Amino acid sequence: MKSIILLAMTLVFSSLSIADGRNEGITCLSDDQWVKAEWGDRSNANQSQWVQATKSIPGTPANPSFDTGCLGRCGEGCGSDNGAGFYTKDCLDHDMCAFYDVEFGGAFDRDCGDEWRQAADDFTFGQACRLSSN
Ligand SMILES: [Ca+2]
Ligand SMILES: [Ca+2]
Repeated sequence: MKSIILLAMTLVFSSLSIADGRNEGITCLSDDQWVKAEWGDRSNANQSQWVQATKSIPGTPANPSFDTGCLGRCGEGCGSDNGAGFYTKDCLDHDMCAFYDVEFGGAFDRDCGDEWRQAADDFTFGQACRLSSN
């Protein structure tokens, strides 16, 4: 019985993530690289946008406290190390999701929680994707 519940939960969680940008493992980005960001919003509609990693996100974020610098860096904005850090695809997808998100809720955010969780491995194990500050 336990295994059936576990299987059902796995199916529910995996189907929830289908409409969203997927977890792309830990995919490193390079300086100024053009990338098609992919994420799902609150209604789970697929969104995508071509953006340039390590740059600032053009335009005005939905939440004025959102730091638009250093796009694709795992962690908030350019951080205390002034732009150095891990730059990955899943962190970039989360940055773009958060850009359009009025409220931030980390792993449990209604809009960007799944993107946050997909970027957690990048944040933790992404040492190979480290770029120096520009
Ligand atoms: Ca990932
Ligand atoms: Ca989402």
